[in-house]
Amino acid sequence: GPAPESRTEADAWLNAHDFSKALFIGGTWQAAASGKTFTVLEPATGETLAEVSEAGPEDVNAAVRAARRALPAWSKTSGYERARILYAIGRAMQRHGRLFAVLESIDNGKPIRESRDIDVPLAVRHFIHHAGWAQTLEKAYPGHQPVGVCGQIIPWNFPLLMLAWKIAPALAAGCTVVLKPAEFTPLTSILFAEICARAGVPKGVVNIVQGGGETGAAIVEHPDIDKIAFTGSSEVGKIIRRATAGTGKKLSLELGGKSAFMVFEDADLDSAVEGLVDGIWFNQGQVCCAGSRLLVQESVAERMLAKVKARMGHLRLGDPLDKNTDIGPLIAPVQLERVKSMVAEGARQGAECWQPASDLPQTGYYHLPTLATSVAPSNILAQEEVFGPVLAAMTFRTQEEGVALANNTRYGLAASVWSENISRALHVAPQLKAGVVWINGTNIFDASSGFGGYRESGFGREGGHEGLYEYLKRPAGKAVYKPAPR
Ligand code: TXE
Repeated sequence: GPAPESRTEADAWLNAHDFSKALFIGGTWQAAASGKTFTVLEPATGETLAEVSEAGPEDVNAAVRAARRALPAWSKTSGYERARILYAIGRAMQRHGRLFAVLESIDNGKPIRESRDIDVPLAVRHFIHHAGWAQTLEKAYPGHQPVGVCGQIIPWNFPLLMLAWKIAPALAAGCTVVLKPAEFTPLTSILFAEICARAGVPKGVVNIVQGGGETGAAIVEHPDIDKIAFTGSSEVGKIIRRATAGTGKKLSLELGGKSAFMVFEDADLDSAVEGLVDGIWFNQGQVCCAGSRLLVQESVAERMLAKVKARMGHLRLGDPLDKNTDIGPLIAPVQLERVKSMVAEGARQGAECWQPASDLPQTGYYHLPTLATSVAPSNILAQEEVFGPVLAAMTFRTQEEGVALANNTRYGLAASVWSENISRALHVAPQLKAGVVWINGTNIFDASSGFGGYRESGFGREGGHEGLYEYLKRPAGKAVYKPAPR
């Protein structure tokens, strides 16, 4: 195959940095007050990438103070000026797109095709889209105020994109932020902070602190934060909901999922198989809205599963920087162990687990794509989010049975329906308890449409006018929420 994407530029960037001063607070680079650091590993090799400063409560406090100090001026900055800065960020990200993509693939393990064609362009679009909102805010939401200082905590599966989903609407609305990336993937947030400084973001408007759960908890518990936005596991989401209950903090949560991928007997099976590759093997299945439950109508189940297996045999595992790679390593040993033990438990509970015959790379946290069949509705693989390349297949006879099976989960993030009978698809879609339903497609994202869940997948939306509204306060005396004209 072609040579892997060159990592010369990324290596030079890594070598030029002292990550023991990686806290971006009030526009300056700082070490942790405690002097502590944590180690970041490269998922494809297991080698150390960086020793990064770990923010403690004192550093979080300094970041919140910086954000508070910057708020009055930033919230009064004209929409035009905020838009100019958001455009400048978007353009600078585009200019450094290749470096962002390579760093993201090195840090996270995702195939370069994905970081290059999906993560980076979607992140750029989020800033460009919200530049538009900054300019029209006054007309769309007259008299509205920014919520204030926002604490934002994001996961490792889409480090740059989740950063964009958090920071772009906050800045458009006139808020200031303290953002914490996941401890596995700090790199692109550091490059992003450098770009902010050059794009003219005033000091203290964007603060980025590094660290894990303890740093996150210090943000959640800080008394001078007005809103918390969190994307991550349902477990931590519950902790945060409890910790913010009884405080004045506004909260939005984007949590786990167990999304249904429904294939009816009148579906185009070949398209459905391709959709499924994207649905469950994109980013190694480490996607909150992954179509991890294949629900297929009994009459076509055998044909569909044969096609799925054949396609799985062609998925290429390997170096994330190789443009031919479909499946990279999982994020970390802890996730690999978690996925393996869930597959073993699923098998113990009666599922048949199948993997294509394929060699694993010599190093790295790789897991083969896995298909589980004979999965009972109560099986762990049907109920729990695996967050790995593991698909649980189940069958249904009638449409009603299919809908009931799809809704048999405590989650409610996404679903996808495959049928060439569009009336059937449109009839089924609203019966699915999911924040997003795709028809004859999957993983379709746009900065202008709200994404988010129901039930234990969380609440609040990101993207579009709904997402923007999470960062606004309506003026006193106006009692109704009036969505902006679209
Ligand atoms: O997530 P965590 P983990 C799911 C997925 C995965 C599992 C575990 O099923 O297998 O979670 O992953 C920060 N207060 N998802 O443990 O811990 C943490 O530092 C405040 C689904 O990595 O939820 C990171 O920045 N913050 C998911 C962020 O929370 C805390 C994405 C997410 O990490 C904290 C990731 C605390 N007490 C995992 N503890 C999705 N829905 O996209 C941790 N954090």
